[in-house]
Amino acid sequence: MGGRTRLPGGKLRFMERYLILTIALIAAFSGCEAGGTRATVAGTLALPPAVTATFTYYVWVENDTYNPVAETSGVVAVAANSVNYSISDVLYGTYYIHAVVDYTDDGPREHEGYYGGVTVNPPSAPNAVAPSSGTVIFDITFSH
Ligand SMILES: [Ca+2]
Repeated sequence: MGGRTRLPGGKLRFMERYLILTIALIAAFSGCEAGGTRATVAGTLALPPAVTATFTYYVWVENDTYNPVAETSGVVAVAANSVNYSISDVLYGTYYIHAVVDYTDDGPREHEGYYGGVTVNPPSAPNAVAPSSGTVIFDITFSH
């Protein structure tokens, strides 16, 4: 009597659990197949003349309102007219890539530019697509 009513209920619960587990596994596996959601954004900053002084560079991955979502910076103490940058763990999306070079790190920026921009101005809309995995290259040549 009590066993009769319990048995179908027990089977149903088992099936429900199995179904939930199956759905959870499919969801997890699909997530793995998509390859994650983050990539490395890298590239070269090209300066007009060879710079002989120590300089500091900054690169920002910016959203559509120009707010940084990821960044890197570094100091270069040798004569150089280019520097490589790399920013890991950037969430999939479309961004601006904004870079500046400051020869003396005194505030005023000697060079500034955006990937795909004109002089110091950004492009009209975010133009740098970070994929869900791997590395994507955005080079910036300073014209200012
Ligand atoms: Ca400066």
